[in-house]
Amino acid sequence: MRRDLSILLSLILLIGGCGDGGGATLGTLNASTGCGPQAPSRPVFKSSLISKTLFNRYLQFAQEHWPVRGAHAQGVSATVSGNITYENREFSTEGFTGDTTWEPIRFMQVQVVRESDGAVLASGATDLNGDYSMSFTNSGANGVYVRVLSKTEPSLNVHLEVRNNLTQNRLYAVRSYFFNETAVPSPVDFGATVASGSGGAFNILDVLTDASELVSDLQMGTAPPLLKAYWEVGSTDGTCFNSALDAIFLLGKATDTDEYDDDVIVHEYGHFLAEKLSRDDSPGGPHTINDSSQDARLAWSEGWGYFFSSVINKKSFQVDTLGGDPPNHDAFFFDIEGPSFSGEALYSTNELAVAAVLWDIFDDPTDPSITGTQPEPSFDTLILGMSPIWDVFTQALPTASQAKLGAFWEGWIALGKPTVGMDFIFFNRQIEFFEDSFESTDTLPTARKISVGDFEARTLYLSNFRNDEDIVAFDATVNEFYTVETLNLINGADTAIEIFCCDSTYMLVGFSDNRDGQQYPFNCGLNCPPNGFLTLSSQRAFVAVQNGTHYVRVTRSVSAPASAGRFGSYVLRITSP
Ligand SMILES: [Ca+2]
Ligand SMILES: [Ca+2]
Ligand SMILES: [Ca+2]
Ligand SMILES: [Ca+2]
Ligand SMILES: [Zn+2]
Repeated sequence: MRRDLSILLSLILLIGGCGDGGGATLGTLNASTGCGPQAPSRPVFKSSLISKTLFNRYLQFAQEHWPVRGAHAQGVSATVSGNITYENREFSTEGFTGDTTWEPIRFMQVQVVRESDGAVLASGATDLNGDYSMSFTNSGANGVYVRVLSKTEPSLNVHLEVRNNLTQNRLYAVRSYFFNETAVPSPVDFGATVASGSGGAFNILDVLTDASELVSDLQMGTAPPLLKAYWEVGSTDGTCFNSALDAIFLLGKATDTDEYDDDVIVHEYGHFLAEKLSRDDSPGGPHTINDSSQDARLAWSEGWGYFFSSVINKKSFQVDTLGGDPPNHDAFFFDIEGPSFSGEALYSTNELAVAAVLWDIFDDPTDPSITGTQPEPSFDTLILGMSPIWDVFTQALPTASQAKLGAFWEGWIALGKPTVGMDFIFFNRQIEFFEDSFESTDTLPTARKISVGDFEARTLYLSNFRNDEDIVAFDATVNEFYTVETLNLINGADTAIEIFCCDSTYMLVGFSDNRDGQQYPFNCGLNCPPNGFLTLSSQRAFVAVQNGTHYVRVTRSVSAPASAGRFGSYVLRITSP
């Protein structure tokens, strides 16, 4: 739908906040990310008024075209109705297409305002089609207009607002032309254009409305709490969710503007929902989609964000537009079906692998409303939809010790969700939530013997979620040199090994947690070690003091940092030169 707005006057104003806090000086924030977790939680609020310059410019225009004739003694009652829209920028996987469409501004506050003194004569909201109708009485000077604010009406079941920045904390408002209450035009339609700088604010609200409505549906009508988004043209204040402020921030810079990036907007809202309705332990910080050694908490948090965004936007890929309209357009694009970077998007410690797994559990390849660029692979037989995933997200993860993919799986089992077909989906991303084939021999007296020089792949995982111990035996010769080690740690494994001698005396003769001797605090924050193949692996070299059977016990380290996985896989090797 494209509308000719040349006959309408729509004027963008930023209006002051309502004194409910949230302001802060930008100087306290990290300039590159804009909203690190250190941001102040209760900053000082500075109120502001409608821009005087804009107001005066408009007043001058109004007086030239619709002379004000003076006040009515008794007041004049009238009804005004119409439709309010915003201009949406279309994008593809290549960036902005240059096309725009007009979309309804849904569920936002609408007011009838007296021109002479700014008095609000009536308040209401647009409906799902962007329509509004309000009765009002003007007892003051002639002349009113209608305006829509970038804020939902409190009585509705959607709670959202967009403001310009933390310092000014202003809502956006778009207003109609000026008219006289004695001759109300019908309809009074107006809209928020891209060029005015206000269209983007209403696009943010539009995609967040979709997300909020789905959450309400999943929660039997209970809407998520109020979310504030901060965005303005030119903002370089990062794109992120700030848990201290309960707010999302979106970039407005020319080289990467995010107010029309529906995927990015919903991703950030996904972080808000994790914080409010689930659990989020991510330390934040920079991250890349092809890093398979991520902090398991970050991988979960970001993977959830991409997945939730794809669900809301009904497509199995994610786009972040860069640049402007063609020919200066560009985009960052990746698939979560497939997924992109398939050889690197592996393990529970990769955000794209987490997104891919959740998507495959959810997706229905025959659903015509979902767009994708990748075929459905044969290993994916599940079409479980959002409901079981949401249950685990909101009912199991809040009580988990840490929100990670492993905890999601544990919650999935605890809530009795269906397990058939899950293993193939996990295994496609080399996520190994299964017992290895040797668990039955994992006791000291009966440990299975392996030959020196052998290596074997094991998982630190028991299907009852108890702590796994992997135990093997080997024959050692007195005065010979041996090395016992774990290698190729994946899925967030953090091994510790103990070596016992000899035969049935079980004397501890060696121990190793991390091969480099490093220890990491549980709450390692942004200084957590990467979940690389060797970082948290174990290695112990020793000389046998007597002939006989030696035993190696491998467990998950009791001093694993929070960044490690709930489970994990590794390769055990015993060598002697
Ligand atoms: Ca962008
Ligand atoms: Ca799929
Ligand atoms: Ca095992
Ligand atoms: Ca270790
Ligand atoms: Zn994120």
